[in-house]
Amino acid sequence: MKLIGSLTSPFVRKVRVVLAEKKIDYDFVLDSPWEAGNKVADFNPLGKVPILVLDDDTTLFDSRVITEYLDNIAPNNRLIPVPNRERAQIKRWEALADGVCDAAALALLESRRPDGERSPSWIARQRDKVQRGVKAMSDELDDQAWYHGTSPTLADIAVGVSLGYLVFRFPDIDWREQHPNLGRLYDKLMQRPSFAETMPQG
Ligand SMILES: N[C@@H](CCC(=O)N[C@@H](CS)C(=O)NCC(=O)O)C(=O)O
Repeated sequence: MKLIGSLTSPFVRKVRVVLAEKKIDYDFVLDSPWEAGNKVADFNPLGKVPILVLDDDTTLFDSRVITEYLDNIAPNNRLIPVPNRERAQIKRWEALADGVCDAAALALLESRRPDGERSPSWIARQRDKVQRGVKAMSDELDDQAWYHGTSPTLADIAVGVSLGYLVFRFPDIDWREQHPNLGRLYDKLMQRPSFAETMPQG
């Protein structure tokens, strides 16, 4: 299978971490919807990455569809528990972490618009979502080592990736100082090759 995406996208990184944790082989095809001449919309009408192209050329998006698909094709190292209630809780944490990335990306894009077109109130609105989302991630982790059970699940991966995106794009947001438990989670995740080798760059 083939993963299409960029080195900067947190959603692509989340999928790469899952592929590494599940030890699934794939080809990584670099493309970005922000690059002139990109081919992203040929695979996803929404023009967004990540996209997973299966061996029969079926395309899968978005990242939450892909992570669930990947967890189900390989039985090793389950990242989403099977019982419905637990599964929903893990996917809720994934949605929360993805939502932090969505809001952060919107704030970043808005901040890059030319003077006169930029909306400070829109940026503030998105940054509030980031702050509230990070606080919820911290409150819900509390003093546990992982969000669920005794080993990392998709919840920890998604939260770790969202924090990594803040490290990359918003160094002024001091989530580590405000939420030491998230700092501990992040440091533990960064000891894993799946995380350390996929830090966003560009
Ligand atoms: N909900 C989607 C979000 C994907 C997304 O927003 N990707 C960004 C890159 S970080 C993108 O491709 N943006 C291009 C655009 O919005 O035109 C997912 O989880 O895959």
